[in-house]
Amino acid sequence: MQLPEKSDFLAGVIEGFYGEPWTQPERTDLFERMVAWGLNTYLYAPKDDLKHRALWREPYSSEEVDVLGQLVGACNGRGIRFIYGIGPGLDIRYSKESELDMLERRFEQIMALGCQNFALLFDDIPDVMDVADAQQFPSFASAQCHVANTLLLWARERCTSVRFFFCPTPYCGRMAEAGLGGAGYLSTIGRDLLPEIEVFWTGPEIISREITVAHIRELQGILRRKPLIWDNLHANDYDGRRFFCGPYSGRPPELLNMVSGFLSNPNNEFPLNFVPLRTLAAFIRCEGRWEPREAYLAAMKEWLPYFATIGQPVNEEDLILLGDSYYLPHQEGPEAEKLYESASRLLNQSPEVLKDEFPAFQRKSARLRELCVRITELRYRRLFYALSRRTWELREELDFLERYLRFRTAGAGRQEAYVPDSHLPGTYRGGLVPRLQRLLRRKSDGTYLPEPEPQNIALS
Ligand code: GDL
Repeated sequence: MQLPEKSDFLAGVIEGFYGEPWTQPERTDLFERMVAWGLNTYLYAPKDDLKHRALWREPYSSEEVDVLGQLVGACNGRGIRFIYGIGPGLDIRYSKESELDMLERRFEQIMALGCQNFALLFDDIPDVMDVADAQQFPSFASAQCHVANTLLLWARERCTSVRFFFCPTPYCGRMAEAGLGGAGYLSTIGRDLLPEIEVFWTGPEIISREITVAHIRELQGILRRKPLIWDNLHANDYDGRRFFCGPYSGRPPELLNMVSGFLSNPNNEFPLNFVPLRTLAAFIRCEGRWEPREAYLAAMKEWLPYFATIGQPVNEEDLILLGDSYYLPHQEGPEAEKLYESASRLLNQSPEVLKDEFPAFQRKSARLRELCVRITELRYRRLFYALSRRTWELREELDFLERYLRFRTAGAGRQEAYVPDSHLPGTYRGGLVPRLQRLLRRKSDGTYLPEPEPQNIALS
């Protein structure tokens, strides 16, 4: 399946998160889906693959070459553009010839496998140069341009159709505003980076709720080219409690003409990416009108067969309730939001009102809780394993809340301490992370304040 109009528009997936990389069977599965859905690009850039960043100078072993060769072959065979990414920025010496040689050796290994697309990724690195680099280059940006331009020219001598990609150190609006990479970093990239090198950008934020036309128009002017969107909307590597299976959203279709592509860097857990990638693929093809919720509901119907169980089936309504509970980073889905709002309202009610209103909440909560139990029976075990830690926690919290509200329904006041009977003291909601979290209280406007009185917060 070809993308409409321009076949060089990039639409696809970045394996670019922190954490355990996907397995080869998962990647093959991904490529199959991409072809079926019309996504045409895969960027190999797993942050925690040692040779991608920390050991970028070391050549691949023959086993590793085999694995990468399978990936390149699998993509080439399906008409998917395979981009090989490397992140040398943790410790590269920009002025040293030998460092460029190392990168060339690595690219040679990959080129020999049939890959023609290379990405130099300078995200999440120290933005200071050592003395020798600072003497040779007027700025950090010009040092990076030197490396990228030299490599492109080198690669082009070996393969005329090579395509090059670059991730700047400030790769979102907030970082650029904060001056990451030094004054004028992006303007230098715009001016000095060879115009055929594509530049990644994540939007106004690392995780951008919205990417507007005005934002991209301004950026285009600075970069002097169309940016390539590295989209972290569905990434979950920064918060282990969450995953995101809401629709691709917050990007107006007008952007399709203003960027050179959209690549999604999604959830770590491969099986959880069905809806994110399905809706991205639909977005790429939308003609002027994009309704995220509609796209989500359509994608949920397609995802449902993966939820076959050995017992009681999961139906569409159940799946939507689950998906709404893990929707998007800045937004719950409507069903989950309703559940939250009714719980939060009930906590402030008198026992009389609670008696009337608790049953409706309890029914919905129990439905979600029971669903969390039912998915333990999924036939697709990788999907269950991907869900299990989060759904276990969700089930426990719903149960806890229901028990507490029952206690209040029986006449207890808001100030009355609740002694739970469901968890052994010290075994639930405890540990260092929540203790640290409780030291700084988050206010409703998203800012933080220390706890009113410094106190030693107990372990449990
Ligand atoms: C980042 C990293 C990315 C990570 C994501 C979400 C870019 C360019 N780099 O900063 O590897 O998965 O945030 O945590 O986005």
